[in-house]
Amino acid sequence: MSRIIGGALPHIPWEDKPEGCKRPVWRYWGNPIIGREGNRVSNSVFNSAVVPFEGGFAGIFRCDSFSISMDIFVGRSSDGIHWTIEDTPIQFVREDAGSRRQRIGEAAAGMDAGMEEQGKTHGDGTGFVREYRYDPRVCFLEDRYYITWCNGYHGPTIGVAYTFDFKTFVQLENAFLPCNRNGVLFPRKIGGMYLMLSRPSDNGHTPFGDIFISQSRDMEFWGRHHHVMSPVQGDLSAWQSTKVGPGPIPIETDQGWLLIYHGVITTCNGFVYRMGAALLDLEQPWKVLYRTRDYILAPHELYECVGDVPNVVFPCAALADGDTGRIALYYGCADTVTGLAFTTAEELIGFVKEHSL
Ligand code: BMA
Repeated sequence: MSRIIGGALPHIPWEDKPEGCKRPVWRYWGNPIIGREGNRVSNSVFNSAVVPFEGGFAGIFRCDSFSISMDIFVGRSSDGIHWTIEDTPIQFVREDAGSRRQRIGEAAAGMDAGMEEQGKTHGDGTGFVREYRYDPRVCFLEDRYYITWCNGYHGPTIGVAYTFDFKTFVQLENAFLPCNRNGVLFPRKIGGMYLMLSRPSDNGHTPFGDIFISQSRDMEFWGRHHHVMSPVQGDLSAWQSTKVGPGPIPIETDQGWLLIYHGVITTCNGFVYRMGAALLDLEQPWKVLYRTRDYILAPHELYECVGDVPNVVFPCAALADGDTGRIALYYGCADTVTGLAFTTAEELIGFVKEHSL
């Protein structure tokens, strides 16, 4: 029996596995849960992240506009299925010296005296000016919700911010040099360090991609960049032969960190995005214990195959109930709408082990 290590979430959106379903993940009957018109300014709403918040749910949504510019917006929901998304994008504020000292501790703050001055004089040359923002993740960590997203700064890199209330968002320095995408935090420190997965990339439609993990003491300086996993060469698991990238915040289980990820193949019609799952070592999560040879979800439904970018399922968030082991998975469909799917820790971990590479 596999067990999720984490709190109960009795109001997690849920549907039992349909009779006769042979796959480890099944879709919500009412998909897509968010259509193109998620707010007044959206051409499309997809690749978005949700968390439990104040008895209901809050989320950060990628809404591309009618001019196809990409930005991120706050949304709220009482049931995790019906969402109200704001019409104006998140406006970030900079962290002040007092909040920074509080966050990382007086002693640590003393070590990088002078940073504040530097920050001020860099002005518009910093990564705080909005170029574009997309593919957010949200991670509850210690006492606040951290947001990471793909942030335009001379190419894509990983933006980082935090909020306590989904009203005020405090932006920190970008985590990495460009080009990088899919910054995914772990929900607790490991060995005294914050950990983040990412997928270094290029400035275009990257035809490669490995998952790496980086460590930080203060959410600002990231290092110890260890390799986690590569695409699979040859014919063994062709759906993940071009690139792989981390999806939702890893779910802690007694069998390891359960990581749902995207895997991509290059076909004569371009990229096709599917989903896989892996178990990472609890203490040294750059060690992959198991990883699926078979995909767990693929673009088969019309709304996953037809849209602004066809044939994409792209997972960015998962809710998990520590009591029942239920998992609700949020994913972008064809870069156009948002889907919801279900599994359980028992089912998915069983599948990962049984169909491992
Ligand atoms: C990736 C990102 C995602 C997108 C995917 C498929 O590189 O841009 O936002 O869903 O391509 O187009």
